[in-house]
Amino acid sequence: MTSGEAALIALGANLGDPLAALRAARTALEQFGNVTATSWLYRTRAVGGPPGQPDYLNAALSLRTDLAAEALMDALLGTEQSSGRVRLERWGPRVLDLDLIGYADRVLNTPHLTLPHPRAFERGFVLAPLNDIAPHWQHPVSGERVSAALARVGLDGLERLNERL
Ligand code: PH2
Ligand code: MG
Ligand code: MG
Repeated sequence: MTSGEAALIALGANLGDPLAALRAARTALEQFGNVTATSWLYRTRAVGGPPGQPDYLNAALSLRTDLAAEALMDALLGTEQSSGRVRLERWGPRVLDLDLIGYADRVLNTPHLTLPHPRAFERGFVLAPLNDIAPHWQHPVSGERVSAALARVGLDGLERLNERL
């Protein structure tokens, strides 16, 4: 059994087979703790990056883990690499993106890891799935809840699918 801390992880993909990549990532993350909640799947318009990118598939899950935040971040990067991700340009299309959005109420600013994720509370494609699994989670600096941030940012460019991660 895992005691551990609650980590909130956002998943995204817009190349190859995004659904297969997100499902495989979910299974891979079971190595690092217990998946305690999974969101709906969302088809979302690409934000930033080069024009003409395919839509993304986005989702989120909650992981209870004994790994420290930095070790979990390394585990996420390793999982991205095993999925065949190649980093070419910032915000370019990708076969799998795993972002550590929050780790309990930890606030951290190191060269390798910023917690909470610096753009999470401004992005509908993160907030909509996060709202499925942790609507009452509060940003540890601003105090804003996920549900309030989603109401502020809105649902533009997001389509909720009839299927969960
Ligand atoms: N991720 C990005 C940049 N833009 N757009 C959508 N819709 N979904 C994403 O996951 C996403 C993005 C950088 O990680
Ligand atoms: Mg990302
Ligand atoms: Mg990322």
